[in-house]
Amino acid sequence: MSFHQELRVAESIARQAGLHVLRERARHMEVSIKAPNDLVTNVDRSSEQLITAAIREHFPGDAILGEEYGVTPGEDASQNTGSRRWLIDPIDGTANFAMGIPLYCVSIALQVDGQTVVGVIYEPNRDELFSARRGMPALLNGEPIDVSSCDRVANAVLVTGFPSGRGEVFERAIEQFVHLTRSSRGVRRLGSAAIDLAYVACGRIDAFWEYGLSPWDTGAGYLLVECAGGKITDIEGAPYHVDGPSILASNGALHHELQNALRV
Ligand code: 2AM
Ligand code: CA
Ligand code: CA
Ligand code: CA
Repeated sequence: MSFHQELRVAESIARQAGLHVLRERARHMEVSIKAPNDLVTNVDRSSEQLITAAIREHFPGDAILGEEYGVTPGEDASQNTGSRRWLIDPIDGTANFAMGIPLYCVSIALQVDGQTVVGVIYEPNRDELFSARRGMPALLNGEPIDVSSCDRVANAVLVTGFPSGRGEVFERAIEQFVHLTRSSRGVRRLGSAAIDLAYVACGRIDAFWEYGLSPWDTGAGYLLVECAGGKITDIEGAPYHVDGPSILASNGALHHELQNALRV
């Protein structure tokens, strides 16, 4: 299977959803609080509804997992495609979106047997569409992209994020941030895990790590990094899985040294 059609459909839906969130933000945005450090807006919900309806129209047998509405099983039993599941983040970077910081995106991935085969990330404020299908080069607005070539942590620009809960993992992430801020060229905190991964894929950032993300945060981005020549594991160096506890994504050259540096 080449998944050519799935990629085209995902690209088109991500663009539509991205333009929807820009338009709706200007028209009518209501912010509500899921938990103390966890915001959501009406636009997160309407974007997910738009994306889910569009996927349904093209692939009625596929299951969908979205951040705001959870699992929707395949509708049309006769076309039920069992192992296929779409992962949707209708707005990644909701806190930025709610505050008016223009760093957020739409992320859509198709997984087959638990592996991403198509991944698309669209940043509407920059009109940048990152896309990949397994086995092909990763693209930015249709042009092939590559990870960076930086091979020393001391020369690297890194990015991370922090878990929303306060506890042991949060404290560990803070310690890693302090240590890597001392030992690298700098650590950014953009507030969108999908953008972090897209920027590793296109070489703007050398590596990314974070604990506690969900399948819809990383499902598209990890394929982008792989297809752009990078490496993905968890922070301990074990094989990466979207349901796993952490992610470490790098240009490959830095991976081993950074993994050691994160053992603080
Ligand atoms: P979101 O904007 O889709 O919620 C910010 O560090 C990154 O972590 C974003 O990609 C954000 O996704 C994600 N994230 C996951 N769970 C979160 C939570 N409970 N609160 C805030 N951000 C969360
Ligand atoms: Ca959220
Ligand atoms: Ca997210
Ligand atoms: Ca989200």
